[in-house]
Amino acid sequence: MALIETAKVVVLVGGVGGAKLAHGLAQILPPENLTVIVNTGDDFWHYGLKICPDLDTVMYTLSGLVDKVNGWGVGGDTTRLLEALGRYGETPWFRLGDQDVATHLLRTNWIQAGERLTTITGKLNKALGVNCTVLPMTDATVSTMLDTVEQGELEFQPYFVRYRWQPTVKAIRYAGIEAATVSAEACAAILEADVIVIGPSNPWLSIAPILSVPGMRDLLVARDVPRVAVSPIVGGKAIKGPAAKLMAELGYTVSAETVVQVYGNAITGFVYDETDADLRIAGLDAVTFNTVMQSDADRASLARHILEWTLRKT
Ligand code: FO1
Repeated sequence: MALIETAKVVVLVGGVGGAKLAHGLAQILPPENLTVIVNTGDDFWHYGLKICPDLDTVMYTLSGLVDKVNGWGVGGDTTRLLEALGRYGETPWFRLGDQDVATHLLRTNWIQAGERLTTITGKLNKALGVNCTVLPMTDATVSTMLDTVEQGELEFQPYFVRYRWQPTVKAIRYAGIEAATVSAEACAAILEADVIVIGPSNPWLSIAPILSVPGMRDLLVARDVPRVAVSPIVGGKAIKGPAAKLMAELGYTVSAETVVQVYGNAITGFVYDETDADLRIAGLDAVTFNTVMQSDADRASLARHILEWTLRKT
């Protein structure tokens, strides 16, 4: 069996659940062996700031700065800026913490100076002491757009935050994806990986944008290494967020099995929760573990179980 400590791992993630697994992997791997590729379909411009929520959730989680209750933003952050906006009659629907704004200001400055999002993400993470590699899924701008029954087409953050993911989704597209490319850094990490993990993130809102970057799925599928997804559905419910609701709205059965179906040939293995042990997952290697990460130790334990199971045959 290959040693966990020497395995090079790439993990694809979106928001809070994926960031927790990335943190588990970061606890057990040397930093040079871990690359986290992050969804940027949630990114948007707000009050002139370029905001990349999933990149920031990963960065704050890995650096230990994250707000542990919400799973995003900076712990203990204040909202004086939002209060000041309120004096002008604004009713901001997106909670921008005062410390968090520093990240958006710097990123926006650097984007406007023509720097790549990959370079900027590297600088921000390094400054906060994150030593593994965190990469955006692409340097291009991609926007996840949701066509809804009640509100028409919405950008991701208005759908998710402003309307609290309540509108009924008819269809999803990733605007700008045709012009996106896999960066040299993401390509190199995937080509060197001994294991590829897909985090317990939303298959349509977090992982599909990454897999839809032209060339990304082919690059992954061409790698003859274990490619393992972790189910974000436990006991027929999403651990957090709209995964189960979306699954039903898009016409699928709400089950961990649907996740396997949706990822198709992108994965060779599947990890689902032990409470779903009665489900029979056919057509690929599958295993159950406790996938609900309540503590830092749970994250490290799930990461270790996944890698031990994945590397057992290599
Ligand atoms: N999520 C919310 O539910 N409400 C918010 O006001 C909010 C603000 C916010 C600010 C910065 C940031 O990095 C994330 C923020 N999130 C907020 C989370 C974010 O909308 C979601 O985590 C993702 O985009 C879904 O993965």
